[in-house]
Amino acid sequence: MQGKRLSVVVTRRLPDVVETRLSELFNVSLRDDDTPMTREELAEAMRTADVLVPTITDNIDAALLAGSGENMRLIAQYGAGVDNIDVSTARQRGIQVSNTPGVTTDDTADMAMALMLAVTRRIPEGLRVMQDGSWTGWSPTAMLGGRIGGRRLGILGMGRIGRAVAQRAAAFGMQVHYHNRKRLRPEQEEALDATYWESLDQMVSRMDVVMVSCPHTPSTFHLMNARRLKLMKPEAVLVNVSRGEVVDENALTRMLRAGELAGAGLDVFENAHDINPRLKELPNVVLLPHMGSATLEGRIEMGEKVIINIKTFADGHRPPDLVVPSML
Ligand code: 8YV
Repeated sequence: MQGKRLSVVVTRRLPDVVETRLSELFNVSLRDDDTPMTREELAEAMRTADVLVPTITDNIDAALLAGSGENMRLIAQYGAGVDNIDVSTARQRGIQVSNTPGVTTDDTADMAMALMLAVTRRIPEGLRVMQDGSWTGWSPTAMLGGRIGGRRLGILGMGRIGRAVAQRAAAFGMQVHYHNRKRLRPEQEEALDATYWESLDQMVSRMDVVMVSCPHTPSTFHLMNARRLKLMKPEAVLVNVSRGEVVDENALTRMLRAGELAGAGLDVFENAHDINPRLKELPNVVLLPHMGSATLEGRIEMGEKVIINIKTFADGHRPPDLVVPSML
């Protein structure tokens, strides 16, 4: 492998500095327009390249992997989540998978707080009133929201993002609770002043805000299903910055419409191209187009991670951000 200039196919447009650096280091094929590759284009890339750099919008499933050429040895995902890639099948075919953990943490945690405040303080409603000219002046009873200080925040998934949200929420005066597959070490819990709940059911039924930050895996699909959503207090708010599949979106929409939940802040959806239209009509819901990690700084750092992963692999070593199925 050493000495050979690897052929690398990048499936989406990336920031200029990242594309330039990739081109300096590798024999790179870049995307001309900002659209996802078709399945045929992806299949062709898998057949011919040494390395594929996909994003969340590329579904690298078993069928696509089955058609990969013998040169294809690394899928260097531009993103932290890898639920768009069949990692087990890739490994069975001798293809390594790497990702970009860590560099999206703070930006995504910032967005979780922004969503929490946008819903509880009714920021989009206020913006609409200003933009449509219907504001008639200040009134002591207008646009009243709820204070997040003193409220109980239940974090579902206490990985990097969950912990970063915990720190921010504590600074806002919230009481931090969490549920995770694995309990944090006592010193971590103490540093975050976070209360662990072994039972997710019990946690969600007592929280004012439930914030979803766990990855999407077969075991987290619809973790917030209709039954669990119904355990939430009617005055509670749900925020999701991880993956739409973790929440039953139709059940959530029904409850919001029926007033059985106070509001929701969603950056992710079960199907980005087919969001429940009723969700878009609700005033107590803030929807964002998967912007959690969308900062220029973050996108450049993601690119740097991709480059380090490819370069390390090219030098014959294990990529630092190798994804192993047991992590999922
Ligand atoms: C990224 C994300 O923008 O990193 C992730 O897992 O969810 C996003 O914030 C996206 O995945 C890029 O592929």
